[in-house]
Formats: sequence, C-alpha cells, structure tokens
Amino acid sequence: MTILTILEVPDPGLRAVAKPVAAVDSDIRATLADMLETMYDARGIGLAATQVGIEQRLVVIDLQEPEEEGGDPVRRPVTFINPELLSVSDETSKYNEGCLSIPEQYAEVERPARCRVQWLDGDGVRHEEEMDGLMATCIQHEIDHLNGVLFTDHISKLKRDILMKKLAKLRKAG
Ligand code: GNR
Ligand code: NI
Repeated sequence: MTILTILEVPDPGLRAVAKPVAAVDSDIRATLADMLETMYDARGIGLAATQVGIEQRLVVIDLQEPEEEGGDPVRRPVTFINPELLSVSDETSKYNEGCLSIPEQYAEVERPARCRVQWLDGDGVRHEEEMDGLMATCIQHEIDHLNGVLFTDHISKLKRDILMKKLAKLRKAG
C-alpha cells in the first residue's frame, strides 16, 4: 500500500473529469486501498481519485471521526466505483465543508439534504441506497470532484476570494 500525493488548488488536475471504470479488477482494488490509506493519513472523511491525480470514477468514504473516539478508531470504510446520483431531494441542508485539496479552509455549502446513489463495490456488486445527513453531503462533495467541481464553486465569489486569500496567507506562513 502507498500513501498518494493529494493535489491542492489551483492544480489543474482537480478540474479533470474522471472516466467511468470499465472493469472492476485487482488494479482498481489496489487503487481503492491506496486511496483509503491516503485518506486516513490525511485525516479526511472522504477522498476522490481526482484528488490524487487518477482520472477514474473512484471514491472512498469513512465518516468515523477518530478524534472523537475514546480508544482505537473503528474504521467503517465504504468504497464506491462509478457512483451516480439517481435523484436528489428538493429539501436542502447546509454543512460547513472542508476539502483536503483546499487545506484548512471551510465554508457553509447548501446541497440537497438527501440523495439516492448507485455504485459498484470492489467485487463489482451493484448497490443502491438513499443517503442523508453527513453521508449525503460527503458523497455529493466526492462526485463533484469526479466532475472537476470543488466546494468553493458552490459559494459566492466574495466568500471564495476571502477563502483563497486565507489559504495564500497560510501557505506563506508555512
Ligand atoms: O475530510 C473532509 N471533510 C468534509 C467535511 C464536510 C464535507 C465534506 C468533507 S470531504 C473532506 C475530504 C475531501 O476533501 N474529500 O474530497
Ligand atoms: Ni474534497
């Protein structure tokens, strides 16, 4: 297993539109394992292949927040191959989103509160599930990445400009 390098804004790789996976094989499973290792190492709750420069429709999510756990973190990884939004609710919800590709910056993003998602797992088995809460927010954030979209595309230009200035300042400070 390998910890992969996470691309950060303004890397043009983050704007790539990922291609559907044609066949679920051991290469795909190895990539998903590397993505999970990379996500845990970076302390994220989700990671899209786009963020590690791989233009394939692959996502990993584990909503477990290790900091909130008393003892050993219980890992509940979910791997998504070719995830698709089948439908979304009219009702929306707001969540203070962050992104490993936009370090230490957060903004309230409004998205559909619930969504119906289909995907393949590492064995090529199709799943379909209605998601809500943080899972709905996270899968929408990750599918956005596969389409070259960042959470900052969903906020006002003023908020985006402030956020990018804060990031520039943070980087300058090291
Ligand atoms: O770690 C992450 N936290 C997060 C918080 C709110 C909404 C979405 C996310 S996903 C993010 C990791 C990431 O950048 N995934 O693409
Ligand atoms: Ni992200």
